[in-house]
This record gives sequence, C-alpha cells and structure tokens, in this order.
Amino acid sequence: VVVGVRMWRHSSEHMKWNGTGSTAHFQEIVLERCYNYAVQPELRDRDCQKIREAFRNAFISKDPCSATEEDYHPLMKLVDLTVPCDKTVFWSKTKELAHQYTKVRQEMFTLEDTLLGYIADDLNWCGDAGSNEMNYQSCPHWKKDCSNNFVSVFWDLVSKRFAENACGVVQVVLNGSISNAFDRKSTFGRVEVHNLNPTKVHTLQAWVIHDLGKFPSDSCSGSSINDLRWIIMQRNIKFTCQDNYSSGKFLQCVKKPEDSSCR
Ligand code: N1C
Repeated sequence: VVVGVRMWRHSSEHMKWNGTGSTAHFQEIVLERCYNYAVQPELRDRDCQKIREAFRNAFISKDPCSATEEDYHPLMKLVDLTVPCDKTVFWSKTKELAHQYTKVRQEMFTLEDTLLGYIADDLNWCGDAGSNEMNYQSCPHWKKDCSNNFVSVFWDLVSKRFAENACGVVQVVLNGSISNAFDRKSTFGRVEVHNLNPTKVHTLQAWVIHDLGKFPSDSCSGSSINDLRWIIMQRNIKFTCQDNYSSGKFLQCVKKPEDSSCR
C-alpha cells in the first residue's frame, strides 16, 4: 500500500508534461560526446566543460515553456557551426540516409556532423522553474504543451545558424517515399531554406530518394518540389533536382560517382 501511494504521488508530481523526459545521464553524454568530437587534445578539457556548463545554464531553473534564442547565446558563442563551402548537406525526413551519406563522403557535413549537432543529436532536455535539477520524468511536447520548449528552440536556432553559414553549392536529401518530399512546415522548409544567404550560396542541389521496396510518392516533377524550386529561385539561388534514385543506389553512387549508371 505504501509503495502504491508513493508511486502515485511520484507520477502526479512530475508527469506534468506530455513529452518524453530528459535523457538519462544527459550531462555525462554531453561531455563524453564533446570529448569524442574534439580534435585537439589540449583544447578538449576546458572547452568541453564550458560547453556542458553553458548548455545546462541555457535551460536549468527556467520555465520549460519559455525558451528563447537568447537562452542559447552563451552556448552558441562557444561553438562553431561553419562548414567549408560546397560541403553542407541538409535533409528532411531522411535523417538516417543523409548521415550514411556523410559517413561515406567524410568531407560532407550535416548539422549532426558539427560539434553542437553531434552533441545534441537524439537527446531530450528540460528543467523546471524553481529547481536546479533536470526533469527526467517529462518535458513539454511541442504540439500538446508548447512550441517554445527548449529542444524545439534549440533545433530552430542551430538550423538557422547552420543555414546562414552555408556557402557555394549546398545539397538537400529529401524523401520521395512520402507524399510531400518538400514540406514547408519542416525545419528545412520553415527555417533553413529561408536562411540561406543568396550572396554566398549559388546552387541548391536536391536529391529525391526513394526507399528500396517502397513505391515512389513524390519526385522532382511533383508539386512539393515545384514549391521548393519556386522559393529557391525567388531567392536568386539556382536550383537543381535529381530523382529516381533508390536509397541503395544513391549510396552506391556516392561511393562510386564515376560509375556510368550514376550519371
Ligand atoms: O524538420 P526537418 O526534418 O526538415 O529538419 C531537418 C533539417 C536538417 O537539414 C538539419 O540541418 O533541420 C536540421 N535539423 C537537425 O539537424 C536535427 N537533428 C535532430 C533539424 N531537426 C533535427 N533534429 C530533430 O529532428 C528535431 O527534434 C526536429 O524536430 C526533428 C526534425 O526531423 P525531420 O522532420 O525529419
């Protein structure tokens, strides 16, 4: 009976949000990923401790539904989101494939191949006003609770900076096995497309990839890609699109672009 009562109290006190709670061992994971990523051993220690601290301070002891970009400014000052020209890869609903691609083409970068994206990938975090602990029980769900939660504000901000910094030819990997390969409401469609700098980015190259075994639902000639083409051309950036690639074919061609079947 005692156990039952305690469990009930426990959940009624902490399950105040509809989303998943903070990732267990968040602080340790952040530090460990930072160490794994950092290249120069001498710089590692201080910078990673500072990064962990700044990340934590962005949201700890704050109302988890009142996140602002400013909360992350100290963290943003410590990390660099720039990628060499022609090396930026965006994605939408193709996360795994885009990452397989940049793994094969080591010189290409998605946001998760930069330090901050690498650290935060797949993690969840929130705190509580009036507590200096993280909430591991629940965090605000972006739709059911609030859109200005710390995780959503974080991805919108880093995606914006990542896009602003892009230059030369940039690529986007889109999913042709869903009905709208380009979605204006996705982070790519809502944030990244509008933050490309036309004085730095001259071409956006889209790849519409179909899952092996799934029927293609969208392609370069479909209306969602036309939307994207129109938005990009309005912004004075050149647009190209390649489709009919199955994901397996795409990766093969990334590995062996000179193959005649890849032209
Ligand atoms: O909404 P999306 O895709 O179009 O966002 C992807 C787009 C990429 O080009 C990235 O540069 O935006 C950037 N980005 C991430 O890198 C990222 N990593 C993890 C955006 N969101 C990211 N996440 C989480 O996945 C985040 O919680 C966000 O809400 C989802 C978006 O995935 P999506 O809809 O497939």
